[in-house]
Amino acid sequence: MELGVAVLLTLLSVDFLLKSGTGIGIDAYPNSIHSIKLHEGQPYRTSYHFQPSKNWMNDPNGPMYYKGVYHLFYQHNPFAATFGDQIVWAHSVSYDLINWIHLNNAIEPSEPYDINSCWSGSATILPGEKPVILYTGIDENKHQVQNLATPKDLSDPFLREWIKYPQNPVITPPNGVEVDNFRDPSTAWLGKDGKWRVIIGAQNGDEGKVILFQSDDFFNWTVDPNPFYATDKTGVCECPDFFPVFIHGRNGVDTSVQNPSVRHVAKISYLSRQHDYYFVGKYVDDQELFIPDTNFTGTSLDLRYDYGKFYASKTFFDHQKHRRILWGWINESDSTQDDIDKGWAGLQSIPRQVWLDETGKRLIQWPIEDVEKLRGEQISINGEKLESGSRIEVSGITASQADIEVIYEMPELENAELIDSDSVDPQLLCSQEYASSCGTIGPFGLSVLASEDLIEQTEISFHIYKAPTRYVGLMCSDQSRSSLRKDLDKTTYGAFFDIDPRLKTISLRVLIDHSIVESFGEEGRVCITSRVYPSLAIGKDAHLFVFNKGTQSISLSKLNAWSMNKAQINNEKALDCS
Ligand code: DQQ
Repeated sequence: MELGVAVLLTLLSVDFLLKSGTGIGIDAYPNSIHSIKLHEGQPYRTSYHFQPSKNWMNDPNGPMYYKGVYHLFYQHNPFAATFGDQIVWAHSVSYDLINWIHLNNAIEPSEPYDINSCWSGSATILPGEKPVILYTGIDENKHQVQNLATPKDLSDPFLREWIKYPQNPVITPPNGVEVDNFRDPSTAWLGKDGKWRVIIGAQNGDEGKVILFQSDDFFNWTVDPNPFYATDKTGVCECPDFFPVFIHGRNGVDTSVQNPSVRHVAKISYLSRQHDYYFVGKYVDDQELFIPDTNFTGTSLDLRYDYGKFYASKTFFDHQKHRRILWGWINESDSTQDDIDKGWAGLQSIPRQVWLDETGKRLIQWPIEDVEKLRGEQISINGEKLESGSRIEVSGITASQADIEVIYEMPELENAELIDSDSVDPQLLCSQEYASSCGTIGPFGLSVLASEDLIEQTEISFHIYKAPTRYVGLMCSDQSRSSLRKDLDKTTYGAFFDIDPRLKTISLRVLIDHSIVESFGEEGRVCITSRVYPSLAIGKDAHLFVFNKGTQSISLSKLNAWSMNKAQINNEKALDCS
């Protein structure tokens, strides 16, 4: 086997030398967005991911479904493509979560309690179909306080105008919480005692906390003296989310449901790590306690929604389609100057349906079915053998704007390489040349947003290993060669997941949209989102390949790839309808 690996390594190096021997020195390639002359306009603007027409966007706020309409509010700087000190709640509405109509800002800084910005928060639908928003205001002293807003006209399904409660703020920082680290109220839930509960992220020194408040009427809130959740050495817990999931089945459930058919999920965005971690556990409602099945370890064993770029996320219950939907903010990986030049920064992920997997240990995430209506031309490949070292181009679709579903059939796992997956950092492993370029079963996967000569490509791959007591898959999203531009964050991402050896197949779904690659491994058990900014593989010059670099052959049991049509997102036409 060692000889095989060595031969493969040699072949790959020769291959690399041949490919890079174009006579064009790397320095001749563009170093910033200014230098991309080949493609006019906006090569990195997306076609079916949510983004405002211009300027800065970060967290999704207050998503909800109301009178037949989906609402997405979001953190937005209306004045620049960078974050600022006058952040508003911008507002768009949709009938399908895919095409969006831009509306006026719902909440803007105007009062002493939010004059320095209106930061993140959530919507709750009170009995009688009455939505309310709780959001964080940065007040005149730069303290973080929680404010309430209600719709002016409940008969307007677009909920265009919001009225701030005159007695705001309704919650101020309690003892033991830093006044400038107390933010992001969650969607509230109703306890069996008829009281509302909400959780708010906080910090005290090095300790990250989530604080619980209770209310009879949604206006007057009292603090629970014990933190709902706390972690050492994490700093502030941002954007906490707390919701029930059915133990069996994919359906979502209303945030207030507490019964033996559900478990609970707590999600925390740790600012210091810029990642969203989630914990499955038990909600002991009469003690106001959440007991996670596993504690935060600060290692790669912790569960994350996404092992790439994905932050400040939030879920809501879509009672129309009985599903829980997750939105996450996808930041840029280029420079602030690039954002200013582009005139915009920030995307939202494709909304993902979430449910508990059959082991009860982790969540499954899958792009909402509604995105499939954007699928256009289709290419299928069935039963193709991928010999060791092979690469096949998938042509006939728009590779820069695509949806790809692949099922690989694996060989006997007996021969998989050994690994102690509990003590190896998967992200580090994915960034190491030997793991990404050779192995026994894998790496195999897709090269996306690739130039024809493969000088530019982003590789999403699987590599199967034998761990001491089980088989594991390593999923990598390798951006290291995604662009000839140098001024980019090209961090390679990776995660381990358990493989059921009885299944014999492994699946990959990838959504590509010009500068974003959202990958869903093993039917949504592990997700990695990457931002990439090719300088050659743009528009029609982007290519798509399937490859196998492992010494063992893999069978491409089924590949379906579709060109994706453009969604209507906040564009001029939609503006006219608002
Ligand atoms: N973004 C908001 C805060 C939140 C942070 C400010 C998370 O409320 O904590 O735009 O990205």
